[in-house]
Amino acid sequence: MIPTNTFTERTQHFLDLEEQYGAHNYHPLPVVLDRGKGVYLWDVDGKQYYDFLSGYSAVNQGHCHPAIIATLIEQAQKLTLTSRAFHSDLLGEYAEYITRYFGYDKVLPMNTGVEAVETALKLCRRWGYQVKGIPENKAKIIVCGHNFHGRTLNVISFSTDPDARNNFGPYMPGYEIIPFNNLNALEQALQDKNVAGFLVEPIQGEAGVVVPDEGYLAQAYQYCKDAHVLFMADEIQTGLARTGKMLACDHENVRPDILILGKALSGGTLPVSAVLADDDIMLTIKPGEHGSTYGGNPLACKVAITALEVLKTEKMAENAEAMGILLRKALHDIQSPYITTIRGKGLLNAIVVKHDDPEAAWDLCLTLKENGLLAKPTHGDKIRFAPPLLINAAQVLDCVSIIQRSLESTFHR
Ligand code: IF1
Repeated sequence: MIPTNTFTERTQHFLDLEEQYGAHNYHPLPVVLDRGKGVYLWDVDGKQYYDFLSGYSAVNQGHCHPAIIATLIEQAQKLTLTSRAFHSDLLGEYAEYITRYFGYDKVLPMNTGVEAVETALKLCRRWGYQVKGIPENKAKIIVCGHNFHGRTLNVISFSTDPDARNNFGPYMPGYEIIPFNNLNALEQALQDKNVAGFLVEPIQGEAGVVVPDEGYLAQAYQYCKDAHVLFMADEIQTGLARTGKMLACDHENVRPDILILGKALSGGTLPVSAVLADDDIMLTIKPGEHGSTYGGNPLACKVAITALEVLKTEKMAENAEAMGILLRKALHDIQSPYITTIRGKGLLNAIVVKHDDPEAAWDLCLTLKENGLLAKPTHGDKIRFAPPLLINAAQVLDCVSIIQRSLESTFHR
């Protein structure tokens, strides 16, 4: 049965407050959460849920990971922000840690994901002029259709999603949009000598977890090399063990020229993002030419070190790989006529719901919620299944049985 929209007084109170005083730029599932631990969330009425969104992959390490929270509390009591006008004892330590972790010369720390994307794009243009020798104001960056890289005016300038873009113009020039997972289109676009870079999500998240053909990333990288163009990977969502490797690019042994990270870099505690590159790229930006008040703050640095540490010590990439295989297999075994596609890598997965009712995916998510599992539909008919990476086999199977029951009670009536 599709749940009716009646809530406890307590829940309704919080829904009303947001509705009245918050901008209406989101349409959340009607659940009000006040606690999280590992793979679980609790609502204000005490009901427990599996989290199948993980804060859009910001909570890979699980909610309130004890080591990350301990670091957060400890550092918060000591020093939180110096600004980059002064040094801190942690920026250098963090920079050494993260550059060794991913194998790059340098890191540029920012806060939100889109700021890191902006940073990468600025670096790319700068490199294009200073190193590649592109004539002034002619630099071009290639991006893919159905991309999602954030919400700034520059980044939405090359979005193909009308909701993200319409009536926010005028738009930033200098981008060429080609189809994702299309090597011919890339080869064609790279003919232009003024191309400085290619920006790509290794798996397109917002588009509904679109996994490109095997070999796409490796060949795209090679085409970029041949054209003396920077290959920039937005691993904000796909990185940090989510897809079963530390980076999604690792599946094809591709080392991006510019690597963009965010989300789980703080394990869901505060906005921490980063851009990694080697000296020939990173040193094209000089003092005063880019920055951020909070970027590289000591609290973020210390938390990020621990967040990265636990990914390795708790073997989260390996677990994501194994649990992803189990999840997709168990979903296939349901053989539901209402699921047309099950796709993904590691624990970044989506199903496509098939039903005449355009609200079917939303209704299914409401039933899932009633049955104790939180997931969010995207683009009408797709539902993302992306639990925290420490989920175990028994929990995966429990979740699949919730999904099976929910499919039956939502549609088989
Ligand atoms: C929202 C999507 C996910 C991202 C990639 C940059 C950013 C994101 C590959 C910007 C952010 C988010 C933001 C979130 C919804 C979410 C999302 F469905 F919209 F596409 F995860 F899949 N690059 N993704 O996925 O990072 O500035 O937000 O820190 O509510 O908009 P940010």
